[in-house]
This record gives sequence, C-alpha cells and structure tokens, in this order.
Amino acid sequence: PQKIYLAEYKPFPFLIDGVELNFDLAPRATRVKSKINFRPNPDSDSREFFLHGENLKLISAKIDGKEISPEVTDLGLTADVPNAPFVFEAEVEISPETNTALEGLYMSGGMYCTQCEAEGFRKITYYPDRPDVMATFKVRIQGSESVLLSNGNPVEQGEGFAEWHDPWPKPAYLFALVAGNLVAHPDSFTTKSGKEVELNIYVRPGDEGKCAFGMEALKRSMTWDEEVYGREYDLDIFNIVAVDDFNMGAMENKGLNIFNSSCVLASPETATDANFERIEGIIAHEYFHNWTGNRITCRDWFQLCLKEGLTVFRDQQFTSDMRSRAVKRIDDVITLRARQFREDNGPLAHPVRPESFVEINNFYTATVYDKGAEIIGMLKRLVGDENYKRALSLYFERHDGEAATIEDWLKVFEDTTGRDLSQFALWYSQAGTPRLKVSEAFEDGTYILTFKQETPPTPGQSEKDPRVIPIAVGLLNPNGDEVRETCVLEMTEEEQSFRFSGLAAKPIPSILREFSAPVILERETTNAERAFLLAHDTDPFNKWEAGRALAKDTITRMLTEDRTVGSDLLDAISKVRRDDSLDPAFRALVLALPSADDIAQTLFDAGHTPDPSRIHTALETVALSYATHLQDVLPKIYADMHIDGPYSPDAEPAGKRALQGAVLSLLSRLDGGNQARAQFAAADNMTQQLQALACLLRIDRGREQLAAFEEQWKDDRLVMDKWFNLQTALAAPEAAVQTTEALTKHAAFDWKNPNRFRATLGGLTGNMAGFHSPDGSGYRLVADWLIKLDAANPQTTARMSTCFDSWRRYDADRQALIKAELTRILETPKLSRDTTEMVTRILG
Ligand code: DPP
Ligand code: ZN
Repeated sequence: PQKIYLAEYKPFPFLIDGVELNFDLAPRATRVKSKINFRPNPDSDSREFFLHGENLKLISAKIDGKEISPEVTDLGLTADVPNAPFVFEAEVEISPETNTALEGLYMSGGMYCTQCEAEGFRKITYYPDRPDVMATFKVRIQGSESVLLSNGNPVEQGEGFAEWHDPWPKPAYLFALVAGNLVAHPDSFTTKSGKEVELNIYVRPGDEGKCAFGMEALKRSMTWDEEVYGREYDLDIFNIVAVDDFNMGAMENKGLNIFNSSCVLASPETATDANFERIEGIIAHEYFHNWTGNRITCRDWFQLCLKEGLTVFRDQQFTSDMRSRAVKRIDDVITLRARQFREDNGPLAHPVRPESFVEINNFYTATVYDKGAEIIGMLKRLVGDENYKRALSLYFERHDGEAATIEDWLKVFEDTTGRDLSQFALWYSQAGTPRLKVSEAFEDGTYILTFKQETPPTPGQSEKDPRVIPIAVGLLNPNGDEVRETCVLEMTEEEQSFRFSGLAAKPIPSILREFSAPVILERETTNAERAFLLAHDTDPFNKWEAGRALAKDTITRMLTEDRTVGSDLLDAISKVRRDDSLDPAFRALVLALPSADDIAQTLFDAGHTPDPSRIHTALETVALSYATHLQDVLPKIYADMHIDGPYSPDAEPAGKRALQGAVLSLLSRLDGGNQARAQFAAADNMTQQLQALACLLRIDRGREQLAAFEEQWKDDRLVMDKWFNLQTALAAPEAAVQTTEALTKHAAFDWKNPNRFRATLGGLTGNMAGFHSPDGSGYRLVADWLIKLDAANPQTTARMSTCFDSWRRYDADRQALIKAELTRILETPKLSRDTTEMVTRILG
C-alpha cells in the first residue's frame, strides 16, 4: 500500500467557489448529483484535475454543461479541464444499505447517516477530499423520512424534501446528512450577542427520555466557550443526532454533530456516573470543534493534532471547571498512561504530528489526542495564563476560515510572547516518552535537584534531542509544612540542576506537580517518603501519585521478591480511607489499584517478564489485604456515603457513589456478597446496579443477577453493551475465553455493531490474565473475530488490533503464539489497508 508523506504536501490545483449537492435517497440506489464551481488556484503550478471517489457508480459527468468521459479508477477520476473557472457536474449512485464500513453514507437502524472524517466523503461523490479544500455547500435531500438534515441553516422544507445552506466554507470531512423518522428533543440558546439559536437532539422513537442531560451539557458548553475563549456560535441552528452504529465516539460536522448513541443518550436508570461525565465531555468536545477544527481546520491530516490536541485540552479544561479539577487531572493521567504511554513505548509509537501514513484512520490515536492535549497544557504553563489567552485570540483572528498547520499555531505563541519555540516544537516531531531521572543534594541550606532526560528510540527514530520540559516542583519540610510553593522549572538541557537556597533542613520534594509534563519520572525514594507525601502533599495530583507509587512498589516487589503486602502501604492507604476531610472522589481514586497492564509495563521496564496470571493474583491479594485491614471502618464509610433523594449525576454525589462502590468491592471480599446483593436489589440507578453486579461476578459469577439484569434490560442496546462487557472483562482468567466465546453466540451479539463488538471482545482483551491465557486461546478467538470483522468494517478492526501491541513484553511462548495469530491475520486474502498497516507495524 502507498505511503503518504507530510514532506510531499502540495496545494490542490483548484479552488472551489461553491458546491451544490442533490440527494435522492434509496437504500441500495441513492443518486447523488453534484455541481462544483472550480477555478485555478494561484498558489499551485499544476493543473492536474483529480477527484477522489471510491465505491461510486458514475452515471454521468459534465464540464461546463458538456458531457465528458473521464478516466475512472478505484481511487478517483481524472479529466482534462480548462485553465479558467469551470463548472464540474456529476451524478453517481451509491448503496448506503450495504455500506458496513460505516464510512460515507450508510444506514443504521433504518436511518441514513454519514461519517466523512477522515476520508469518507469520497464514498459519497467525486470530490477533492482533503481538508485544505474549503467550500460553501448547498444541499437538497429528497427522501420519505420525516427528518431530513444537513449542515448549516435550513432554507426550505416540504413534503419529501429539504434544503440546507451552510454559509461557512468547510472541508468535505465536515459534511453530514441524516434522514430518518426521528424525534427531537428541542431547546434554544441565546448567544452573548443576543442571537437566538435553535437546538435539537434527534433520536429514534423511544429514546426521547435520554436527551435532557446532553442538552444541558450542550448549553453549558456554549456558555463556557463564550466566557473562557470568547467564542460564539455562528449558525441559526445546532443539531445533534444519536446513531447506534458508529465507529468513533462522535463527529463535529458543521451544525450537525453526529454521535454514537453511547456518547449522548443517558438517563439515571441506564447510564453510570462515568457515562454522564463522559457524555458531558464529548458534547463539549464536539461543540468546541466548531472553532477549533471547523472555523480553523487542518491543512492536511498530518496536522490532526492541531484540532484534536487543542480540542481535547479545551474539553479537559471545561470538565475541570464543571467538576473537580484535581479528580479530573488524576483521571486524565490514568488514561494517558494506560493508552498513550503504552502506545509511545511500543511498536505503534509515532510523533504527535506523524510524518507518514498509509491509512489516516489509524492515526486517530491517544498520541495525537491525549499527548497532543498535554503539549497544549505544557505550552500554557510555560507562557502563563495571560499569554495563552492572548495567543489564542491571535490564533482565532489570524487563521479564521483557514486550513492551518502546527507552525501557524506555534507562531501565534512566538509572536505573542517573543519566545523561540523551535526546541519546544520537538514535542510534535519526536515520538517516545521521555524518562526523567532525578537526583538530589543538600548542603549549607541549599537544596539541589538535578534532572537528566532521555527518550528511548522509537520506530524510525533512533536519536532524540533534549526537549523543553516544564517541571512543577514544591518543597515540604520534614514536619509536613510546605516551605516552597509550586514553581515551574524549565528544563531545556539533557542534564540540568536547579537550586533552592535558604532552607533550614533538607526538604522533601514534590516533583512534577499536576503532572506538568508527559514524562516518566525515575527517582530513587523510599516508601516512607511516599507515605509522607500521600499524607502531606498540598498538590492533590502528587498526593494521589505518592499513594499510587507506594501500591505499585508493593505489587512489583510481591512479584519479583516474593514479598507480602507491607504495613507501610496498608497504613498509608488506611489513613486516607479514614480521612473524612478529603473529597470522596479522591479517596476512591486512592483506593483504586493500578491496572494489571500498568503493572505489566512497569515490570517489563524494570527488566522482568510479566506473568499475567501472577499479576492478577497479586492484585487480588492486595485488594483482600485492603479489605481486611479496613474491615472495621468499611461499613461506616459505606453508610456515610448514602445519598437521600433522587439521583443526580453531579460531581459531588457521583464522588460519594464512587467511594461507596470502592468500599463495596472490598466489603464483598469479606461478606460473601451480602451487601452487593442488597445494593443490586435496591438500586434505582445504573451506577449502583452495575457496581453491585461487578462485585457479584467476582464472587459467584453473579448468575442470578446476570439473568435478572438481562431480563430487565434486554430491549436497551446501550445497557446490554454493559452486560456483555462486564462478563468478559471480569471473568476469572481461566473462564474468560470460554465466556467470551459463549457470548459471541448469544442472539443479541450483533457483531457488525461496533459498540457491541467492542464491548464483548474489548472486555476480553482488557482482561489481561484471561486474554493472555497460556494456551493462546484468547489470541486465537480475538484473531478469528478480527479477520471476520475486517471484511465488513476495517476501521474498527484496525483499532481493535492494538490489543496485540504490547506482545513483546511477554515470555517467548506467548510471543510465538501472538506472532502466529498476527501473521495469520496478515495473510488473510483481501485484508483491508487499515488492518494491514496496523498489524505490520505491530509486528515491527
Ligand atoms: N469525531 C472525532 C473527534 O471529535 C474526530 N474528529 O475527535
Ligand atoms: Zn475531536
């Protein structure tokens, strides 16, 4: 397959003055007529006219009204065109109903919908399907559905048709169309300049009761973007549509966001606290794209982080403002480490701005999104809040209506602050997670911290240059008082020392507060010091981090030195557990154990070969020790976290439920599941119902409750995803593969639905000891399913193949088994470009 390179960027030879599209909908024979006004691009010296187009049946094509016979291949169309403005017209036929890849125009549950990012528009009609070609669109839809939607503002509607006009020039990837017999949850919003905007969330009949929270989240997002970034909405209408079959979470199409129903629909009975928070964050994310992504888009797909990193950063800020800043930061770092660090330290490592790709869908990654967001956070910390604000204003002013680059982005910061950001730019071009080694010295009241940075080689990048690393540091006295407030050390050299003078005693440092840079800190320290920081650090992130480090140290020693769970960990955790002054959500986070995957990577980094089943046992042992050590207080905490009155998904009650759930999980290791059974029976919300079910699965496989749950929720697709997921994710290691296999034979296992597939197979791949079962049955089952899914849906298959990316951590037998499965996948006839690229990279 062909590789595409950033260095080979060339502008498209033509500009577009306007696009008119006409859709005549039919499940297997939709006709799409296009009329596009082209003119030569003065910034290009080529006049080659190539339009992308895939899986299209060309009916006719015209230039300036005259029929032409263009050259057509699998990838597009070439024609001779005048060296002057001209009108291109085409009529094509497509088949939405048989489009199982869910890219372009397809059908989901009887409705028509689209997904065009990154390169789906070329499956709708012939077009220069690249983000730097921006145009205004007029769309006419003919169909018998009651709701016919596209981007922009409605122009005219009548029996069987609707017309839409989007006045804002946009790239084709932001095009959207929806047609279905849907119901609206309507509302409105008045912008700060007094403009009235009509808002709707469209859903299938029956889902009306699950829209209220999403709508409120949308209005909060609109207000927040006005207040914090000065960004106002720019159309008369903003529509969201919920779709059951969707490869991604959601899509920011101009004025017509399309959402995976799992990322917008919620009610207390069917969605967990975590679902509510995620929905709020994703609604905000897609809405924020209206400025960072749509008004200012990307010149090419290598610049994807320009919109994604920034928009993730913005949605993280939003959630911090709506909820708890400390808890949000800890949650984000847990995710960053679990997904991005794993990626950055394996065969799929790539720069935040990649330099080449075969299939761009494979680069919607944790690195582009989450490390991309970390880079913005570092930049903000380095230049300060005021300069960040000024730089963003300049960015919106200078690049509105443009398709921009990372260079443009950095330049607004350079112009605002006078700083040279060329070294900082390495964060975009160098892959890999820097290791930051710390050493310390104390003499005559001066404390010296010395840092050494090193980034291991990654595929295609053997040498790394030192980066700019903002290191937020505070110092504590041995009595627990803070003697130096947080300051940001700006590291630019490979090795660098920083001095703090005038100290009466050797301080205890709190390094990388708020996780000020996405690096791995390596520091020799004691568990006594970790316990001290857990008790005294004023920075909530580092307070939590100290507890986490203590737990990880304990678990790795259990596995490498045959140690037992030490009292240092138990006493330290127990203090936090009992401390009522702390936020319950924070206490729940301290109680949560590191994931098996985290332990495996830590062992591997320290030169050991992780054994998934021993890791599983060690984690269970620690949980049981927590339970036993805290047994006198658990019932009281459980009772204290009880909430009277109706369910609310707000941060405070959600935090209480989180702590209560963590306590329940410990209690159920001691009481045979009595409390969990009681909670399951009494639960009036999904959070508590699911917490209880999870506990019971561990105890007696929860047979009775699983059946009751299925009976209660069999008609609710999103809740049934949870039912599938919980069973494969929490199955005992020796039962996981069998359980998964049985569930794939369940009548409700609709494998072409990405949510159901991910819930079921993804549950298994996240169940480390089950997936890595020594006989290789987990690998085989997953590979079988990936091969089957690839023929229908390459994008989701390629994404799920990343479950194999950490294969080189494991023992030779497991490596051989995985390698055989990866090879088998790769040898599948007609394997998609998406999966071919991913599996090839994973094999390395
Ligand atoms: N819809 C995806 C997102 O918002 C891709 N743009 O991140
Ligand atoms: Zn996004």
